Amino acid sequence: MNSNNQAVLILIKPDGLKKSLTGNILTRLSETKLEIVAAKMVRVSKGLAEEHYKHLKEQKFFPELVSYIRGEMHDRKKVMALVYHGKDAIKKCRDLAGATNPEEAEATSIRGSYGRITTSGLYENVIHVSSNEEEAKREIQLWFNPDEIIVDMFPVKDVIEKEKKVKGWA
Ligand code: IDP
Ligand code: MG
Repeated sequence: MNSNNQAVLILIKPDGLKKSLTGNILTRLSETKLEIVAAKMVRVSKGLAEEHYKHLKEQKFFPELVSYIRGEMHDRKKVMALVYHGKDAIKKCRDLAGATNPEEAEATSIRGSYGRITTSGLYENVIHVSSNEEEAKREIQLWFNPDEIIVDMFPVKDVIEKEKKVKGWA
């Protein structure tokens, strides 16, 4: 990767999907002129959710956070996962997203515009954005396989897969 070229994981969380904000959020992110290098819809397993948020394991809101990202509170059991790539990608996307607490986020930011705090105190803030390069690498490698990303951003190795059953078109 170029010195200040960065990759960042973006998740449109289940509340963002339920509020039909996908187009709106992608339009806002397009202001950054960054390149989308991967995108998919994901059904989030408990294991993936817990691994993604493992830095918050000790927080009392952790079980609710896992349930939130899995869509159990919004009847939308999926998230949209994307990787944006380009100059200063992390800061550009974090700035557009706004502060973690939607009530503290700038009113014009994505979280300030569309987030809320639930009665139990969880921040439903519509979008996830990796917060530094180390976290971005960990998260992108957690959510995507190398062949799902259209540019080479991290070292890869050849892996021999054991015979595995996958779905094919009937
Ligand atoms: P970030 O999403 O801005 O990077 P993190 O500290 O990584 O913030 O927290 C992950 C997610 O956990 C937040 O986006 C939010 O949904 C939730 N969260 C974080 N801190 C709190 C809190 O103090 N109260 C309630 N929810 C929180
Ligand atoms: Mg974070």
